[in-house]
Amino acid sequence: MIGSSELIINPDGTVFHLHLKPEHLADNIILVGDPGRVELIASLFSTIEVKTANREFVSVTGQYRGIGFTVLSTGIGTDNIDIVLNELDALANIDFVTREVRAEKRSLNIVRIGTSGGLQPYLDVNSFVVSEKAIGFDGLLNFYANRDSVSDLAFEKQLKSHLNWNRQLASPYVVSSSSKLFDKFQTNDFTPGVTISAPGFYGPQGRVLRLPLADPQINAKIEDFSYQGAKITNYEMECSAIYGLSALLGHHALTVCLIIANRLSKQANGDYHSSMKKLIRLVLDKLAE
Ligand code: R1P
Repeated sequence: MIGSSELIINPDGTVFHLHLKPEHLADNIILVGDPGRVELIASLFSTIEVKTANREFVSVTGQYRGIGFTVLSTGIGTDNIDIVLNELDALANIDFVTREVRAEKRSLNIVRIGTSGGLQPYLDVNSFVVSEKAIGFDGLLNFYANRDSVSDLAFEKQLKSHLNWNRQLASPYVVSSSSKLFDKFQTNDFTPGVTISAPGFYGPQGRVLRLPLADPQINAKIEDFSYQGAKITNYEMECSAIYGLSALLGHHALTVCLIIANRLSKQANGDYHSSMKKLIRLVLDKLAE
């Protein structure tokens, strides 16, 4: 039995942060960083069943083309993803009355629709990247047992050597998308890539405003790196933890991102909402196929 301090259930039967009940959860989960993006996605649903909101965690469960979806905002960062993935899994796989893990496991499809900065010259602003792998600069997965069993250790070793990784930083981990979901997105609309999830927006992604970087060459080294022919394509702040925790918990995960800035050409699109709408429609249509 899981103690009440470990899995906190609110008096109304909802899980601590997400404020969702087990019966609220669809099998297809769309994660977005920005709470405002939840309503944009839900506006395309034919029916709405449940709406919840607590802190940055806003959700709507409804139907798109006859398929059930829960769209949920995570806020920014892998620390929030730790909360979101563990609570989604608890809703799916823990009995909230007995507090026991269910014998039969439910596997969710978890797709993040995000925004991101491009790290290769060929990635145009307004293009869409689907992340085959994610590199966690955030260190989250290192807190969990069996992290090696879902990680590409040879990739990690080569990356750390190429970047002369500073031992005082969390060791990067390399984790994969669900091949079932990734294969669905192998169309001309999407560029396949490898995504770094950073534990910050400025220094951890090589941005300098007033504070100099520990390694001013890090983005040049990242652009230059390749592993078995794959280049690192983009920076965002959630994908690594989604892939790592989903793999450990038995869920299928994928991230697709709209490139809103290219860090090499220093181009940015501050008004990306029409491209985001196009991406949302493409993703929902693919998942409802
Ligand atoms: C930073 O501005 C935020 O934008 C990106 C990053 O991952 C981070 O969450 O994604 P979202 O647009 O999904 O929030």
